[in-house]
Parts: sequence; C-alpha cells; structure tokens
Amino acid sequence: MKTLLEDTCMCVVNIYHQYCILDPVDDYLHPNEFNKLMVEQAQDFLKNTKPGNLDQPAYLQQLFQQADKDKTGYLKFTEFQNVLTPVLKYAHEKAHQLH
Ligand SMILES: [Ca+2]
Repeated sequence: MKTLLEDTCMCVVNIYHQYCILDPVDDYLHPNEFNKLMVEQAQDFLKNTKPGNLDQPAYLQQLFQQADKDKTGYLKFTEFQNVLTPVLKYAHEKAHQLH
C-alpha cells in the first residue's frame, strides 16, 4: 500500500498530465492549459495571493513566466514545480489559519 504522501504526489502528477494533454497533446503545460489548470484546481490560491495591482489573467501570466525558466513558452514538469512551491506554501499558511 502506498503512503498518503506517495498517493498525493501521484495525484499531482496525474493532474499535471490531465491538463498537458488538452491542446496540444504532449507532456508540457502550454499557457492555455496552465491557465485552465490553475483556475480549475487552484482558484483559492489565485484569489488570495493575487497582487492588488494585477487582474487574474495578468497574475496567471506572471506565474507562468516566472516558472518558465528556460523561456520556451511552455512548462515542463520541473518548471511546474516552481508554481507548486507557492501553492504548497499557501496551503501550509492556510493550515495555520493565516488566510
Ligand atoms: Ca519551459
């Protein structure tokens, strides 16, 4: 039997793949797929961490560009991890009722 952490990691990988195969079908997150993933799967994070001077599309673009370290215009899984870090940080803060 897998541990909860192992199952959770696989869940994250599965969500990543679920959006990678939307358009085009590959193993990367393109901006349209990234935006859909974040809006559908991390709305609470987006809503509560968005800087006041940005609207949601601009914030999504900023998150994408910061994660796309090699500036290819799409995110490989290791780049998607750059987005998961603040999402996890937010979840930790929320667990402590800071949000
Ligand atoms: Ca990239």
